[in-house]
Amino acid sequence: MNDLIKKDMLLYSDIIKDDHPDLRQKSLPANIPLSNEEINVLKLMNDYLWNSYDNEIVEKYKLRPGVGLAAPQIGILKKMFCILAYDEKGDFHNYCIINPKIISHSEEKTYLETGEGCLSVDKTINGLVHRYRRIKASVYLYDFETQELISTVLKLEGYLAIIFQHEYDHLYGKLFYDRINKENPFFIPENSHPVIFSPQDE
Ligand code: UDB
Ligand code: ZN
Repeated sequence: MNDLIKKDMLLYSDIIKDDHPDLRQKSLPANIPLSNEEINVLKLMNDYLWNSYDNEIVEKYKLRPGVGLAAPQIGILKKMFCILAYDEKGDFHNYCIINPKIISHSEEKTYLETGEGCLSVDKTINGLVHRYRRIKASVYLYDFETQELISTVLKLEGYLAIIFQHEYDHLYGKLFYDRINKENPFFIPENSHPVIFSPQDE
């Protein structure tokens, strides 16, 4: 696949930036069942996200913490990504997603009031990204504990749906700023509503 599979930890410097042509390519489906190399890649990506939550590791290795990471971002053009995030209700989610296909979505849209960023984009880009508020996707999920690959239909909404669509876009060579309205970056369609994060209680 490439030299990455010899690594046991991803660094921020392993994440390719938006001047790299791989980020504009369409990824290929992963093998079912997954090859050992594909499992290694998923593990590297998922560990990067887990390490993002450990301040000591973040400081030591100068990681840029992330909530999602797609294989093309480390130069592997396969339809695989991981998500690790708390949703707007405070519930924790961790998914390793393989060969996703969005099968239906709401007409209603949603967006992050702060806009989006990307681990593959160094500069701040102002503007809103409106995405489907609810999506249904057929996917394979890989479970590292049981080493099981299960075929299922994921139903996501709000923040999780935004992350899913951002990562899904990476599999098709699309970047978040492609979706910002060029004439009016802060335009809000009447059917789009912001994600509201409920306050964290201590
Ligand atoms: C991120 N993190 O990981 F609203 F608790 C971004 C970066 C690029 C800013 C690191 C992020 O959005 N964190 C966040 C946002 C909140 C609340 C909170 C944490 N990504 C992942 C990425 O680039 N994957 O390819 C970008 C996100 C923008 C929208 C979804 C993914
Ligand atoms: Zn991204």
